[in-house]
Amino acid sequence: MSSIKSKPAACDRLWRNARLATLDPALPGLGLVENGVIAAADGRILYAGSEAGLPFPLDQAAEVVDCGGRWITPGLIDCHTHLVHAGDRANEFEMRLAGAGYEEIARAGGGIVSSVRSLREASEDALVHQSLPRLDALIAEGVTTIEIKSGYGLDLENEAKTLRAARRLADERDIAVRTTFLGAHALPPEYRDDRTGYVAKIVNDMLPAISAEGLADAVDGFCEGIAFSTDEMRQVFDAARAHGLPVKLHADQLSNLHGAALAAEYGALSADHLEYTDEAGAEAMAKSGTVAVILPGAFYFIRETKKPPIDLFRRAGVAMAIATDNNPGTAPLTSLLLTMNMAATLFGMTVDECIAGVTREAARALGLLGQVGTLEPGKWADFAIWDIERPAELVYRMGFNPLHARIRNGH
Ligand code: DI6
Ligand code: FE
Repeated sequence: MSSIKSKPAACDRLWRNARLATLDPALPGLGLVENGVIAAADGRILYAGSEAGLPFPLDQAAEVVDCGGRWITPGLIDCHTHLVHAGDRANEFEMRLAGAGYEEIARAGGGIVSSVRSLREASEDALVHQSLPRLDALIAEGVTTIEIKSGYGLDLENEAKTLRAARRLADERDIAVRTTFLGAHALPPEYRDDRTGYVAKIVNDMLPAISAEGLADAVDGFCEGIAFSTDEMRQVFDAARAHGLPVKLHADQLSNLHGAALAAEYGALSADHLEYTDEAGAEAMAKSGTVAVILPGAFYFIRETKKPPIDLFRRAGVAMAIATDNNPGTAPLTSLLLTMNMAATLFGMTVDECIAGVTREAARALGLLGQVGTLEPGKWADFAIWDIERPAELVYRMGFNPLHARIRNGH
């Protein structure tokens, strides 16, 4: 399949005889190219397009890979996960099967707080060790970039431990990791009766220390009746701004606190969940360029019935990404392919929207569109080669993985 040449090379490696879904925004739909070629040098894409348009002769590539007519997409991007966590909540799953509700379990001291107990007991090594199988499941489906949030530590030591473990995953595996500080995920038990004190601790102690150590690429919060109010989130966002960190928000998941509009007001990279977002929220997001991150796994797992207003987002021109939300409480999900199927089946998203949602739009949601998310010159040579006849198969199948090869930084 692959031949090595010895003469001076125009590029390190070239993949030919491929069908490309480039996701190039200048092209319609998925930016399809038949009889396509990708040339990579120094880990980046030198050329992606038709073989006829290749700017140098084929034999000037150091190595040529024949893709046998397979499809190539950009490497998949999971732009919203809580992948680094300890233990599981299968017990709560059983409680819910017996009729208990998510909010009810949370109010009874279960939910996020039980994951906090487990995470605080786990060492950084144990967190890395427990998270790797989940990461490997995503990697096996062609994921090349992942976002990982803290939020189960809820004090400086344990939030920092989570973020360090997340960063370490990028050394353990060939994947780009973006970290997000989610101190405003829940009230820790020791601040149960002191909301003001905890928010002040995030703003005055935790966020500055995490920023100083360079542990987070962004700041997130859970804006919800069972979590933090919009006023509390404003304080956290103001602190993030003061430290030069971009923000994002778990917004309007279980009720409409106008979190989407708040996120937009702060120029958030993304607002996530959005089941209860209204027209004003969608319009504000469109205006600020805030990406809607759709999380069908959580919707499915907690048997939510209110769907995110996909049509509203389309009409308003809001970009839509899709992510697993991998977490022990509401989305023990480690398949981005299945997530696409859910977005299509449950929310009526189109095949093109689903595939763009885990590539180009997911990159946009992480502020990484200049580096990954499409097959365009200058970006990292991160892509997935698939054994499929047409792109729709990536969304259509359930529990089947047609990945042929995963290329990261040209390897
Ligand atoms: N929304 C969610 O779906 C997860 N966090 C959040 O803010 C749930 C986290 C958990 O229950 O552990
Ligand atoms: Fe989440």
